[in-house]
Amino acid sequence: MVDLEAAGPVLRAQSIELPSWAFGNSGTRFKVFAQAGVPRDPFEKVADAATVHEFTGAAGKVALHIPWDEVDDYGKLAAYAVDHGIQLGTINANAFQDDDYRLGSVANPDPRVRRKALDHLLQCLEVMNATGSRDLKLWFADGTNYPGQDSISARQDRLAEVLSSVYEQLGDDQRLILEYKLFEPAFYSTDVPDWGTALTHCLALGDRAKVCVDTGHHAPGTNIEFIVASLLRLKKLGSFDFNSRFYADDDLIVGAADPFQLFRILFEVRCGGGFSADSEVAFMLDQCHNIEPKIPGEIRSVMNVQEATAKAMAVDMDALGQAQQAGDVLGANGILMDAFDTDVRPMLAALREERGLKADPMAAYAASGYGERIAAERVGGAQAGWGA
Ligand code: LRH
Ligand code: MN
Ligand code: MN
Repeated sequence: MVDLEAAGPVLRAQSIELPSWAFGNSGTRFKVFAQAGVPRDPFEKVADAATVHEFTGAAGKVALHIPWDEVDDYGKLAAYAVDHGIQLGTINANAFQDDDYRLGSVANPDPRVRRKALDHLLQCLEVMNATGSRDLKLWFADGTNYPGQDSISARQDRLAEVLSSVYEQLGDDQRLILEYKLFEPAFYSTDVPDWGTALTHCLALGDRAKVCVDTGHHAPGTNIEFIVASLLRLKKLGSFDFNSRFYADDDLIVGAADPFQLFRILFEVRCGGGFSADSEVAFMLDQCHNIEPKIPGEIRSVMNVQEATAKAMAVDMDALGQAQQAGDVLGANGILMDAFDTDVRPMLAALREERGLKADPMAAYAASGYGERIAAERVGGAQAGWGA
């Protein structure tokens, strides 16, 4: 029997971190489509993120990307976020948009370029100290395009050295989160292509180094929930970058391409204790809204994570355990599917109303007039980052 009781406390506590870059103009390498009302600076991105929180009650943090979100005074930006009812979250480093990084950043054969990349990462730690952020998230575009271009193992050594220089400078409450991606922009070899490589580096660094699972960063058919279960078991799952993919790193709305996969992932989060506060798993979105409006796109994404979480929490664990123990293959699978097939939307609507929110955040945002207001007020919105 599906049990919706267990979902309440998890959903009430759930906080999904939004990426600041979801609010800027974005696109593909073929075209960036400008939208009316997009933020002109990091303050306006924070205001838009706060609006998503206002209507969902479940998006209390916004992650920054440095230098896309560079400001003179990060303390002021943090205070601005608090004034708007949210907090600044993860700091994402960016060592991939400089001509110096043609052959990579932290794994570059040139020690001068590696030093430059390290200096950027240390500067991100200073930003974290000013914003009060816990997590430094590192994704590197490093790799090679052609066999023989560079030594695969020497690049790992260089990467390990820079990572340990950063790790040594972490504050006691800060964490280093290493994100992997199968390929792109490097096409032959990528220096952190998979969870095995990320985990190996994190194990060498220490307890405060954890892995980020970006759901769009795997080969088609990869069993992502297996990775999630394995990392949780080892206490090495630091965060998610949620999004959907059909082909590669598409950065589409989470749960849009494959809601069943999202459910399976969040079910493993439940089984591995990842919803408890002491697990410290950060649930982030990493998305771009190239053709759809951005704030409603983020609202929809938060709702999709909430729905998949509610379904994951609706699995009858006692019955499932008994079926598994009895070797009842079809029974166990049926118990999981019963939860997935449950319509959790009325329960989520009731939970919203319990907090004084509107039952339907999409309709409430549309009726609020915020979108029309920013379209009228903001002229000349900034690009999310790429090619800026
Ligand atoms: C890389 C990535 C990483 C970056 C973000 C903009 O593909 O997922 O998380 O920081 O995109
Ligand atoms: Mn990512
Ligand atoms: Mn990505």
